Amino acid sequence: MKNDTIAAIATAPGESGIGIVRLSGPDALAIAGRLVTLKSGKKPKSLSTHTIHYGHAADPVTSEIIDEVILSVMKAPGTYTREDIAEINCHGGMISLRRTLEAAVALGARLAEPGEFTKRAYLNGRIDLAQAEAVVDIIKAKTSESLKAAVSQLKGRLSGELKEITEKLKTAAALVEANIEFPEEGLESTDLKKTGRAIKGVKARLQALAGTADAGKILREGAKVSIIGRPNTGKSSLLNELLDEERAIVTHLPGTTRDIIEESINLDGIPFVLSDTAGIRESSDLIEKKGIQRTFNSIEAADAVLLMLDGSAALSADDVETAKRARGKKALLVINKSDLTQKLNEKEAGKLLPDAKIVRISVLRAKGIKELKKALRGLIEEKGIRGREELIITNLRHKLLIEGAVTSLGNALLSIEKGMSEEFIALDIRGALDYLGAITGKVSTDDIINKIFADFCVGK
Ligand SMILES: Nc1nc2c(ncn2[C@@H]2O[C@H](COP(=O)(O)OP(=O)(O)OP(=O)(O)O)[C@@H](O)[C@H]2O)c(=O)[nH]1
Ligand SMILES: [Mg+2]
Repeated sequence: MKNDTIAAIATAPGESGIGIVRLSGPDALAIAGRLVTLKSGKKPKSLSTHTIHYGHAADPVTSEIIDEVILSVMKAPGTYTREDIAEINCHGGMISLRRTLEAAVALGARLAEPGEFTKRAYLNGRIDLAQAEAVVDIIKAKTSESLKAAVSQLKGRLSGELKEITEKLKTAAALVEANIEFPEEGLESTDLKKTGRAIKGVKARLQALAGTADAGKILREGAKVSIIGRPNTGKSSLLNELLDEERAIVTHLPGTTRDIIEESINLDGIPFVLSDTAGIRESSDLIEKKGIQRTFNSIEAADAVLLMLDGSAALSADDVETAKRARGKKALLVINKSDLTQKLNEKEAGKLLPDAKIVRISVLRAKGIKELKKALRGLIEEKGIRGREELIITNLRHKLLIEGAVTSLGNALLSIEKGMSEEFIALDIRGALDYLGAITGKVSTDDIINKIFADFCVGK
């Protein structure tokens, strides 16, 4: 129901300084007024919007005081949901918050579903769907760069860009459709050429936008980096060093790591997900073999690999085998154990992955780690993450829809080229518009909307 009043605990569960019970809907202020007795003796409805007031929340049945609170009064339409909102700031204990919430429900509020406050902001037209999705991204942002991308989307950068593109396509569609309805006025072939050019321009813009999705995925989920190499090169030692904790078991025995160990780190605002893997070698041990298979899978899934070599030993067949697996991936050649007498021929090693930068380190002495981090960032930044001025697609749903629009526009261009009837051209342009409309929610189904908001936490 759209017109009821919803309530939820808006802060994270657990003990905290303050916890907030949030109410939104036509009865939000009335319910808050019955739940909270203000020191001023006033009722929330009579108070100015966006003001805060001191009082006590009490059980509506027994009148027993639940907590000392601060009540925020925000009146429609200038609110998060565009409805009246009351926020009751309790002390942040779970019992006080729960009892306040239960009291609100007893007074007629309904428990909010996950994301329902933001859903209302969308349904009431304050934000579009892409902006609502940005709210989840802001909540879930892992690093400062991820946050930046999400905030820019919430501010409507993506929506703005799509609006411009949509206008252009609508003009193109109208032109073509006019010709279907009034054929006697006939589209000159130059008009059709012009339409074709406009479509080409839009298609290129959309393709560029879809092309930023790799960077967007990294900001959202972290860059996946696999640390690979033959056994005993120091992969687990490196993982521990980067995490600054003894996460993985390190021993002098080759074949120590069997399972993938995955951990996240934040390098200068960019999230990374590091995988320490089982050393690659010929093995007859069943468990080790399974572990090595997992290493192969991890390489496949990685955005980049760190190929680790032992500088104190000559290149071995296992090194060569490992390098083969990493071909075609973005990679760094990490030569470890620089504290020992070096036996590795760097030139020979460089040939393993000719495009990869070589970094010499000693995990034992913590030498070269800074340079390694820098090189790692450089590897991922090549994907354009720091092109801050550029709009970045961070959402897979958006990427797929943009790609759908690109395909439709490709078909429209083909129809123009082949001199097909205008109906076909118009249909494809409309198809592209539908795809783009689904991003901002102009074209949407309840299913999609429910799925998007189910990803939220309760209270947002
Ligand atoms: N001298 C020296 N020894 C190191 C260095 N880094 C790691 N080691 C040692 O090399 C051995 C193997 O280290 P690990 O980190 O377990 O190697 P790994 O690549 O994870 O090995 P697997 O799990 O078997 O594939 C351990 O005895 C480490 O202490 C280094 O920079 N210098
Ligand atoms: Mg290991």
